[in-house]
Order: sequence, then structure tokens, then C-alpha cells
Amino acid sequence: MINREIAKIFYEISQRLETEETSFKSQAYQKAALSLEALSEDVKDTYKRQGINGLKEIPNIGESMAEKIVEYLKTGKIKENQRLKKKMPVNIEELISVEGIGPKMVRDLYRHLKIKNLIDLEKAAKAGKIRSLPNFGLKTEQNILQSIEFLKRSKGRFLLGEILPKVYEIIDALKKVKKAKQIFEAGSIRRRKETIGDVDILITVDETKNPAFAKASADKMIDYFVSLPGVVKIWGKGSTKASIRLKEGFDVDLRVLPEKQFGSALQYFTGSKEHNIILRKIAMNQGLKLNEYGLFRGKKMIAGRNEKEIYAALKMDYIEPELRENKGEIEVALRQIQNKPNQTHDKPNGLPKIIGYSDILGDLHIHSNYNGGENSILEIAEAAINIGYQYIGIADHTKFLRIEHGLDEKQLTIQREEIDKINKKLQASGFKFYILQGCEANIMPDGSIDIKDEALSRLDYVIAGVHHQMKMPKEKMTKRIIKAINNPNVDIISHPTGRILKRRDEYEVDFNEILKATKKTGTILEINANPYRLDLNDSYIKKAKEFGVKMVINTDAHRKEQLNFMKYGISQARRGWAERKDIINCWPAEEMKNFLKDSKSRA
Ligand code: DGT
Ligand code: CA
Ligand code: CA
Repeated sequence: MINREIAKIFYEISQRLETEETSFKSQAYQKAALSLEALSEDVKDTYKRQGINGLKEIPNIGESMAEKIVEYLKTGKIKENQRLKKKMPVNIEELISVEGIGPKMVRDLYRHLKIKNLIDLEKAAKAGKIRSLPNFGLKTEQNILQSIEFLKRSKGRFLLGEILPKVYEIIDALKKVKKAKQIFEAGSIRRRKETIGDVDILITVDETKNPAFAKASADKMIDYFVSLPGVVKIWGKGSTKASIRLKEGFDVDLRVLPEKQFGSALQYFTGSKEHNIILRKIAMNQGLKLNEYGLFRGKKMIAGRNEKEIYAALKMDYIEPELRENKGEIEVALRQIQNKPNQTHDKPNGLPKIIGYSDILGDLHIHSNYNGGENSILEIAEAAINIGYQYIGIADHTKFLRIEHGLDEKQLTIQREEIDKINKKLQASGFKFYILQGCEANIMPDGSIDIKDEALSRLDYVIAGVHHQMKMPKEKMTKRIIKAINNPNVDIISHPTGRILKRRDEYEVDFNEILKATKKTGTILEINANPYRLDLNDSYIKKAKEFGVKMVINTDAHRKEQLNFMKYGISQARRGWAERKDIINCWPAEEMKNFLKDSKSRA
């Protein structure tokens, strides 16, 4: 969608303006960008239909923003951005991707040292030139170097959350060509890995008696694929496959296949490579041969049309794509069948029945406009009802986080009154839907909570998380979090390891000790579904599950559209082998609330 391109430029303008003093204008661009991202209609269509007045009806888009959108639609550029770039020719997006560097620092680095990009920045830091700048210091210089190392490690991989919406767009576009029968994503995208190297897509064309027709269909699909809008490079183009780069910077591989081998190709190209290597060995041990063309006994193909028949022929449970990482799934899938030879393959029994994408009944970590979020509690509730949820929890920041407009004890009381009112109204109109009041309190460096226990105890539940001073020795951080876990008012620990993908590592903490403390007190660990966090990650989820610790998948939404992040959290939970019993927001409201209550008495 063109909306995202324009939003990206608006963000850039906003950041560039922030290097100057006009923060009010900068905010206007940021708000406009957020609104554009949230739209379901392409602004190109809005403009065609209703002209500039249609654009002005979009929230946060006034006369001047609307003109800029029209300018981009007509010229593919926005002059304001060119003007700002000329004034300060730096790669601002790249520089502020360094943890701890904001627009104002970018300005100072450019003024004093002419730093324009990451390479300049690294050179200057290594030469010790940054420590002597006003407001920087030795510690900042060291942090910059550390952060650059981190960025280098994650280079070339993209967030699942950045890519998946685009993959759906491509698949929808390909579906428009009538020659395609089945279209599937494969590779790490299908396994829903948190970061993606490149996108793999498979297509089958109509299998007819006429091979010439099939070939013509394949050619047509491939031609269509390489000429999709946004293709900036064609790496290769043959009769059954093609590879392109999109302007967003990532690559897409397409393969066209006959239907009878679709299952084996899907299995092969879904990977992971490690999973496939073991699977091929298992086939060999059974006197079979497995490759992308099928599963064979001698020359005879015994399976290949779909994946399920391949796993079944290998005498194992079907393995969901999210589990295919060779992290024990193959052994478990084989073991059960061998122990119970009469078991059918339809019902998985050895592998857990991992949670499904529609198993979530509510979201317990949502920020409202009370702490500077975009939407009112009522707007959030309406969005949640539309999703089909049975409950939500409003969990705004508390007072320590002043930049996030954290609430104090009094504001929480006012919020409670509003929530009670909305709940009454909803129930009076026959909705079976409840809003709980929580909060996301701060775990201070000494492990205390930044708000009075008495105020916490009046909430339906309390989330606590670390939001500052993350560079602590491991023992100290572990003690800090465990103290919060032991607070009888604390029910949930948010984003427990503090990592931001492509930005910073998790803080140092002894996860086993955290598990012990949460188990003892019945405290719940969050799986934060924000695509930049996905925290807990898959291996921690698996550990927590094995330990018997309960988890909750939360979006941490700061505006209602972000409620859609839930799917990324579910993917992560599936990759961590989590079942419905492990995830409290898969449970009906009463059961979930009782668990929260019990955990209080246990602490
Ligand atoms: P990525 O793109 O780095 O996020 O990860 P994948 O898993 O998508 O890897 P990719 O795109 O290189 O290949 C897609 C799938 O194709 C991979 O998951 C398994 C299969 N595959 C590719 N190369 C090999 C190989 O050399 N051996 C085996 N067994 N499978 C391979
Ligand atoms: Ca891939
Ligand atoms: Ca690939």
C-alpha cells in the first residue's frame, strides 16, 4: 500500500524536524503517519474518489498534510523532505536505529563531527572523538560501539511483523492471476520465525493433460511476479522459479510446481534445513527417499501431494510448521506412534496440541488515552468486541514513567469509575464483555514498585515491568525482578527479558531463578506480541511451560490497530510449544480471573 510509503516519509520528516526546535510540527507529522498506517483504504483510491477533501477527512490529516499526500501521489516525492535533507544530509533513520541516539544527538554529531551515517559514527567512536562532545561522555561512546556491534549482527534480517503484511499483499496479487491453483508461503515466514532472511512463496498451476498449457501458465505467473509493483531488482528468472528484490529491501523467491508434488515441495521449502536433514535420515532408515519431489520407495512415489501424508508415511505425528526447528519435535512425533502402534495419525498425541490462532479470548495489556495512547477506553473496547474477544484489560503506565504520562493513584481511581460505567453500559446492552482495570507499573532498581500497594490492591490485576536502568549486573537484576514477583499485588511480569529486536539484547538475568519465583507465587509471565519485542522468545516459552509457569499473550497496544499484533505473539507461543492450558488468556473470563485471584493469595 502506498499509505505505508507516505507514512515512512512523514516519520522521516518528523525526525528531521525534531533535530530543530519545532517539536509541535514534528508531532503533527508523526500523528499523520500513524493515521495513514491505520487506514484500511489506499489513499490513492480515496483521492481518486473524493479528491483532497476525502484526504482531509482522515484523522490527523489537515490541509497541509493532505497537500503533501497529493504531492507524493503525483510526483513520488515530498519536497519538504528534500529540503530538510539538503539542510542536514544525514541518514537519520540509520543513525537513530542506534540504541540511545535520538534526533537531537544526530544534529550534534553532524554539527561537531560531520557524522552522516553508521560508518562515520563507528569511526568517530573508535577514534574516541565522541566522548569529548558536550552531553555525550565516555559511557555514551561505549554504548554506541556496543549498539553498532549489535546492529551488525542483525543486519540483513527483517522483522516478521514488517514482512508478513507485505507477503499477504503479494499473495493476494498473485491470486488475481487465474492460472494459479494454490499459493502458499514457505521458509521461515511459514515457520513464523521472529526475523526473516528472505521470503519463499510456492505456487501450483492447473494440472491439465496438456503440458503446453501448464508451461504457459507457469510462464505467465513468473512474468507477472517479476513485474509486480515495487520490484527493484530481478535476481533470476527461469521457467519454474524467479527471485526478486522489493523496494522495502527484502528478497522474495517464487517457485512454480506441479500439484502432485506440492506437499513434498512445501515440506522441503518450509524447512528448517536442520529439521529436513533429520527427516531425510529417518526416511533413509525406513528404506525410503525424501526430497522436494516426493517420498519414494525405489522409483515408486508413495507420498507427496500434501504434507500430512508425508509425515504419516514416515510413521510420525504431523508437525506444525512453527515447530520445525529440530528442537526435539521429531523425536517426540516418532516416539508416541512407536509406543502406540494402533494410534491413527490424524490426532496428534505425542506432540502437544499447540494453541491455535483463534484461541485467544482477551488481551490484558492495552494502553489508553489516559497515558497518552491514541484511543479512549470505549474505542478500545469496541475494537476488541469486533475482534470477538470476551474481555480486555486496560494497563496504563504508572507515575514513574513521566514521558509516557504515567498515572498516579488518583488518576487510577478516576479511570476505575469510567471503566465501571462502560462495563455497566455494555452489560445493559446485552454484551458479554468485560473490561478489567490493571496497570503496567515500574519495577524500580531496588525491586520496589513505583506506586502504593494500597492503590495496586484496588486494581483487578497488576502488571509490572522493567523500563529503565537495564544495564545492571545479572545478580542485581535477578534480585530486582524477583522482589517484584514476590510482591503480593503483582500478577504479571511484562516483557520479561527486555530485548528489542534489531536494537538491543535482553538484559542479564537468571531466568531459572525467575521461573522458580514465578512458579512459587503463581505469577504469570507475559509473551509480549509487539513484533519488536516478542518477549518471551520461543525457547523461554518452552522452558516456562516445562516448568509449569503460566503465561499470557499481550499486545501492549498503544492504539487500537495494534490489537492486531496478537498473531505475532501467538506464533511465538506456538514456536514455544505452548498449549491452551499454559496461556491464561485462552481461558474463559471467570477461570482467568480466578487464577489471578489465587495467585494473590499464594504470594
Ligand atoms: P531465512 O530465509 O534465512 O529466514 O530462512 P529459511 O528457512 O527461509 O531459509 P531459505 O530461504 O534459505 O530456504 C528455505 C527453505 O528451503 C529452508 O527452510 C529449507 C529449504 N532449504 C534450502 N536450502 C536447503 C539445503 O541446502 N538443504 C535442505 N535440507 N534444505 C534446504
Ligand atoms: Ca527464506
Ligand atoms: Ca529463500
